[in-house]
Amino acid sequence: MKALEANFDGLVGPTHNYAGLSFGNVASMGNEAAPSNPKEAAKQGLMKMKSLADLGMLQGVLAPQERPDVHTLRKLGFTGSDAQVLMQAAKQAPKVLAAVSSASSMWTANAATVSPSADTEDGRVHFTPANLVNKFHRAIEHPVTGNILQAMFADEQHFAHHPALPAVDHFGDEGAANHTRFAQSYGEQGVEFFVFGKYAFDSSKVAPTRFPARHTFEASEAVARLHGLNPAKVVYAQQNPAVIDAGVFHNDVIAVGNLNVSFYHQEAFLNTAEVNRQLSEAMGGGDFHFIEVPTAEVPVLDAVKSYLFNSQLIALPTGGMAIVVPEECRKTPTVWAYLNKLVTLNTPIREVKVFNLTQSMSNGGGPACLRLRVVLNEAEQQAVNPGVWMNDTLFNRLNLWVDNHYRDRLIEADLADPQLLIESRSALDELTQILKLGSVYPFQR
Ligand code: SUG
Repeated sequence: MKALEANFDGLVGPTHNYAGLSFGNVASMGNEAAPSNPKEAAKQGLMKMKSLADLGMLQGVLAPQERPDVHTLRKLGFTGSDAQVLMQAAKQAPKVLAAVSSASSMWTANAATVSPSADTEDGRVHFTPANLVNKFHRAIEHPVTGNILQAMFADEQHFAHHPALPAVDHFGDEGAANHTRFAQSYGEQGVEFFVFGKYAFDSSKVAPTRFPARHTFEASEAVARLHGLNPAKVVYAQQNPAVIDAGVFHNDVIAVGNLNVSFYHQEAFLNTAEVNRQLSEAMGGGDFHFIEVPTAEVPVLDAVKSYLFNSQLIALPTGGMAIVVPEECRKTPTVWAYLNKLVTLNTPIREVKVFNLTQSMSNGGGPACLRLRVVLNEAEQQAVNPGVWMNDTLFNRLNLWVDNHYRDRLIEADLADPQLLIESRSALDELTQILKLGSVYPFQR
């Protein structure tokens, strides 16, 4: 049965803004208080989805969350009508209001970890939403993320859904941003590669000192257990603490893999030679390409600035792979020179595709952050909620929907505007009908 990789991109929500919420993410920290353009952000994302669908890739849409999240504000003691809750929060705790208003669920690489059915003991596709505990604005995503994933992948015969791991730092889980699956072909059993920032229960191990390590080894192990993976087909690697301290808050900012290609920076991991040995052993033979980018050619800071590794490696239906990168790669001389060389090397990567994603990039979210990969065989593809697949009709419908509901400028002061909440809810209500999701949001239940 022909299995393929589908990409489910996060649709940018109507409250997209720059609030400087992510300590350790240099773009988020640097753009705090800049005005945002939610309409442009959503359209940039839709354009990437449409372009990948046009290439013949399986492309889906993952709905955004209800924001501002008034329900969380109520849990924090704000009372009265929705408008009063927003007003009090803006006055007493503006940073909390900003956090519950973030459109951060757009970065669906952090939505969940997904294991394809060929890798799991019960032969189903397994999903575990990421608890994202390290950042308050992200830690409130997982319950609704779980609702949306269940509405998209509802068939219990094919899909298994787990709740997020316990929401404490010991089990900090950032989902697929720290997870890659290698295989010779999508349909066969693969090797799942879990990358983490620190050990939670062993203080003798090295850890970053400047910026937080969001994801623990213990979280990765728990997800591998929950998904019923074969331990011989799982490899763990620790991120180099020095790169976390340089702004690599997720491994997908410094490495990306697909099928039999591992594309990574020389400084990405601790003990790289041993990590690669374990990957080769778990793969059990066959062609495997380790493409290590040397610091001498691309310094870590250029990788972080350009998001070279936050790229998508996609297997084109016509053969070979393309690397999907943000415009910032073209603007970074070392990176652009490297990419031009890369496509001439003897690897499956044959072409570079460049996208303008500046609205998301300014919050530290590149092409790979915006997508959740789900490998699906034919029966599983048939079982996906058909409303979420990108095609010409859905593309046009969603662009119109964005035109009708989104603002083209947002600053922090706007987050207290009760009208923004009304706009956001009416947009999402219509969206759940367009994507045929049913009631997934608290305001609909
Ligand atoms: O979690 N930025 C996100 C970016 C996530 C990128 N995802 C991956 N690398 N997979 C984060 O740091 C910034 C929000 C703000 O500052 O307004 C933010 O949440």
